[in-house]
Amino acid sequence: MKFEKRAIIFDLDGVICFTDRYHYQAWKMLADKLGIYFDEKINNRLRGVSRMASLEIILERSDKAYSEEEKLAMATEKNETYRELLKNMTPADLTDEVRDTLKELRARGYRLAIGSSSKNTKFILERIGLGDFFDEIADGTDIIHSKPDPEVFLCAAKKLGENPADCAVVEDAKAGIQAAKAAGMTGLALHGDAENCGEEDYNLKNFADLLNIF
Ligand code: B16
Ligand code: MG
Repeated sequence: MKFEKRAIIFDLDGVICFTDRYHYQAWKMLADKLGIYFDEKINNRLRGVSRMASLEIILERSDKAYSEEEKLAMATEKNETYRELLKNMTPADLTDEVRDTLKELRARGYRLAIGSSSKNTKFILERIGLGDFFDEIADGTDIIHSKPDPEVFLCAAKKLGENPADCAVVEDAKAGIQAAKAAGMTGLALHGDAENCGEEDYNLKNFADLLNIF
């Protein structure tokens, strides 16, 4: 199977790198402080979900009602812990497979962008040595609506100056595949709940499989 595209937009967390355990540790510290039960299973529900929506999921287990101001303070506290933990990331957290595949796609002439819900995207890319690599970055600082809304991918296409139909998206979250499809793009699933979710155009066997379809 071959796809005729001009640009490829990558989700960050779960596709280019893995920050799950840092998100987990930071949310766990907050939940423990608030006396709210939180485990890895609940953490799995936070993939691809925005920071405030993630907090709402955690607060489902609380019988206390919090004001918007208190919620904002909680999200800020979690993010400060999370950013401290992200300092543990280095270029060694980028696999050779991902690095080499990205370089080869660029050599083949594809425009490459990031489409992530994270407001920490640029910081994470710097930590793993990809600070200057991508042609464009659309992230949580550019958008109002999170995936499955197509906003972040449409924003990436606009920054690239490409038509949505000429873009493919690589995603590990079902909500991300839905966002790609709603944007009029091709949705390529890689692991996570994106895989075989029923809305993907293709299931990637692994990251390097991109070199077989482009
Ligand atoms: P932040 P992605 C998403 O990134 C993560 O998967 C999700 O777990 C996180 O809550 C969200 O970013 C917001 O992150 O708190 O850093 O703004 O998968 O869209 O690259
Ligand atoms: Mg993801």
